[in-house]
Amino acid sequence: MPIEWKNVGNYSDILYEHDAGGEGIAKITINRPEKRNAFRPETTAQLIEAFSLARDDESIGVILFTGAGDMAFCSGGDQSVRGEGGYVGGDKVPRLNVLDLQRLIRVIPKPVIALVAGYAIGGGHVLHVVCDLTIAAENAIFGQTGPKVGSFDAGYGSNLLTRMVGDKKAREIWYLCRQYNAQQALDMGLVNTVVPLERLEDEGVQWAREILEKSPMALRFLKAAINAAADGHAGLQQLAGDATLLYYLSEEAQEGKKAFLEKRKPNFRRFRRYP
Ligand code: S0N
Repeated sequence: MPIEWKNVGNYSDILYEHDAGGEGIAKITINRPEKRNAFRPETTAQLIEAFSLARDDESIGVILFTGAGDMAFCSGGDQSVRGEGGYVGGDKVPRLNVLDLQRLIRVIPKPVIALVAGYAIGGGHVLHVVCDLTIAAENAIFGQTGPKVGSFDAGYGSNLLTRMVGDKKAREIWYLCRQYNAQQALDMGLVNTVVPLERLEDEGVQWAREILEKSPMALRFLKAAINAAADGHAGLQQLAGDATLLYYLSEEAQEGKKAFLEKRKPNFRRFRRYP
């Protein structure tokens, strides 16, 4: 089934679209192909806004994250606006706010699928690493450049990567700054599948449609649970928050609120104590 997109935002550096048929798929695209989709502060701010909107929109169940054109998913921080203390935007303030974006992608309780054509390099590589799933086109190229260009990501960019590809391989990727093709990425567990370039979006949509048939609450807990082991207290907070949400939805939790508002003692005795 072909898919049509409708624009639901007006941004300079990104596109934010929903599927026109209302199936529940959002697509967020870094739209700076002339810079191989490198991000500047305006780009990350707009990505954070679009991902936040997709998170809050109950009609959306899966988010596709991609780059405009065939040449790159994202080439990392825009080196032409890199100042002394981070990337400098129109307000002249140096920022490293891609880290906020990374965290947001981790906590959004919906699957985020990276669709990678061309380069996923540097901070752009980290952006696909933090996504739930990655579908690579046959022309995809992966790698880190930090030690070559005077930067590094000692957070998700190295630690989550290590969980995916193993300790020795992660060190190789960071220490040597080599580039890896799509098949090599698949072999090392960095991506979920590789498809011909012309099938990239269709494959992403198919995966999204399969996911949309599944229980949203189950998916929410699975994402939080898989993240929790890697994310420390922040991961536990998300998982625990999800448990609180589930509890709030129960009659047992409602009884506590109702009793308070009705100025009576709560009757929790009628609720089961499961073994
Ligand atoms: C992507 C590469 C390999 C593509 O090579 P190709 O196809 O030969 O194209 P080029 O001719 O090189 O590029 C085409 C045009 O695009 C511009 N361009 C490409 N990448 C960037 C970029 N990252 N910044 C600015 N411009 C870019 C080229 O300049 C060219 O333009 P013209 O035609 O006008 O010359 C190749 O381009 C490449 O290697 N790019 C650089 C990759 C890179 O090193 N990226 C930066 C890595 N570092 C980070 O991402 C920072 C990490 C980070 O963000 C972070 C991490 C942890 C904590 C905080 C932070 C933080 O800083 O926020």
